[in-house]
Amino acid sequence: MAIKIYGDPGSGSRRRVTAAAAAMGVDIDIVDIDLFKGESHTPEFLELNPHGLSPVMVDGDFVLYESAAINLYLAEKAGSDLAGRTTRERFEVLQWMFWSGEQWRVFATLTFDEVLAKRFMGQPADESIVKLAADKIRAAAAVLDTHLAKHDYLVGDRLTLADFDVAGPFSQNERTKIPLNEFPNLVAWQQRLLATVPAWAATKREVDDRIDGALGAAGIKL
Ligand SMILES: N[C@@H](CCC(=O)N[C@@H](CS)C(=O)NCC(=O)O)C(=O)O
Repeated sequence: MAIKIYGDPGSGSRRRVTAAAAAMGVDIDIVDIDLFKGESHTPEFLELNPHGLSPVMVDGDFVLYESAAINLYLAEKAGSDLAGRTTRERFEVLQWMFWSGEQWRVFATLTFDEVLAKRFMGQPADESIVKLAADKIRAAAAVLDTHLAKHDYLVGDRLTLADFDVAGPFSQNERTKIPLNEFPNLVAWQQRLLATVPAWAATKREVDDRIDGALGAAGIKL
């Protein structure tokens, strides 16, 4: 039985997993859930992830949440070298994945919640939170941009799981307007991923269709 991944097609976190699974050649069944209808907060879903967040992976009787952990599990299961070929590479991949969760993507999510999620709820964004997140993103992006000036990919100059994790905030930045486009090497790296990783391009279209469609249906113009 194929591994199941539960998530909404508009989710940048689901995208990190479905794109990485495709790049690693891992067979998955995607189970769509509708976050706009609160389907990650049903009693059945909360059994899988009590935080009410997606994606969630179910492999037989093993349930796992957190996209980065799911990707590492899939890589181990598939024997994929996207988790790194050597000890040094593996720890560099982990370094960027931890960095992404703690210092990077969290501020993109905060901006999404203020600028988009609240808009769907008819509430104004808290501009002090938007500014705090933008300042944090700019500070981290400056370091990332310097790294990417010398490297085509984050680790070992080839695609790894670190790229999927760190590229996650690009999923919504055309709508949330987080300040990624100020950093030319970041933009070039993102274009490189879209051009060389078919699943990264396909899942961008999926996210854009889903969120732009929901914005249009709600009559929201950004
Ligand atoms: N750190 C988590 C983040 C998961 C997350 O924020 N998921 C969002 C979609 S991108 C979600 O399910 N939100 C539903 C909600 O907040 O109710 C991961 O990497 O999987």
